[in-house]
Amino acid sequence: MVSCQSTVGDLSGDGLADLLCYFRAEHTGFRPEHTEGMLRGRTIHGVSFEGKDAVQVSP
Ligand SMILES: [Ca+2]
Repeated sequence: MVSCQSTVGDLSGDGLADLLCYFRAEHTGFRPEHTEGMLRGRTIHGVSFEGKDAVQVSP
C-alpha cells in the first residue's frame, strides 16, 4: 500500500514543494540504515517519472 501527499509544502526547507509518501518497508527492500531512495512511476495520464531523494525508514 502506497499513500502520498503532495500538499505538505516544503518539509525539507529547500524552497521546493515536497511529496510525502508512505510505503510498507518490507515491500520496498528498504532497511533502517538506508538514507536515499529512488521512486519510479507513471502518472494517471501515463507519463513516466523518476526521482531520488532522502528517505527515513521507520520500524
Ligand atoms: Ca523541499
